[in-house]
Amino acid sequence: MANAAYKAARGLCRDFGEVEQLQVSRKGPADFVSSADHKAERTLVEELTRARPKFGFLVEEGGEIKGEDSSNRWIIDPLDGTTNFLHGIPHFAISIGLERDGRMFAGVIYDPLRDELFWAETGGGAFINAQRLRVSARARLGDALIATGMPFKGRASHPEYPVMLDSVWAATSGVRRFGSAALDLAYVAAGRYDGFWEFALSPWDIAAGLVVLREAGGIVSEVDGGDRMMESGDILASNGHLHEYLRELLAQAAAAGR
Ligand code: 2AM
Ligand code: CA
Repeated sequence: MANAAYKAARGLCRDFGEVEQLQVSRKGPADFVSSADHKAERTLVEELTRARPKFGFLVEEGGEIKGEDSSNRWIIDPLDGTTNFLHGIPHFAISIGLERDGRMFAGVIYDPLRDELFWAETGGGAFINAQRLRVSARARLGDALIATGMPFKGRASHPEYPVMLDSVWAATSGVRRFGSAALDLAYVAAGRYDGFWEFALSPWDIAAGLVVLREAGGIVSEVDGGDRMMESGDILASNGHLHEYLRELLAQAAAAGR
């Protein structure tokens, strides 16, 4: 998984270097970025197929590819943080999850510009490159730094979201919105953020992050506390200590915002 990520990252980095020049062209970089995205996806599918020929895939661009081995499936986002990439903002990642018998089993999230590889396998702990990862110990909301993603154009609206945001920034030491759900989860795992919530994500945005975060000692649920994150795409992640506080805070805000 790491090798596949490293290989796809070389192309992404080359293409990212070109984006700024493209911004001055009339057509704009959107087509270019979507071709960078497709190329990275092809590299990942090729490399992972070479390593495990029978596994299936669920990929952002290519959809579902059935494998001979029905218990193992790669869930891949070749470029998480596409909007950042498109705007020349250096914050994006490759995300590769391995689902085994319907449960997320392993995950790799690679930030090629910082050369940070977040990875974990169920039962084996979580790592950043060769170093062990651990969630933060912060247990007071007032000390917490919380990441989020805002509902974006074209998605079902979440009228309660602004009320949630309002109550979270008022209760914590700050809110960040960096635009890559995979890295948001990796950063909670690394103890950089103390929590993260977002609605309506896709399975490939969170597949790898779920494993990395759990193995780093964190907790993930749906925003309302349920456990069908991969189906709903609604996610609340935390260092564990703050989980109930955050869930409660968001639930109160949701009730007020409806
Ligand atoms: P993407 O970059 O692969 O699209 C940001 O809030 C998170 O939501 C990112 O992980 C981003 O993944 C995902 N997302 C999915 N569709 C999006 C869209 N239309 N606009 C912005 N972010 C989107
Ligand atoms: Ca994504």
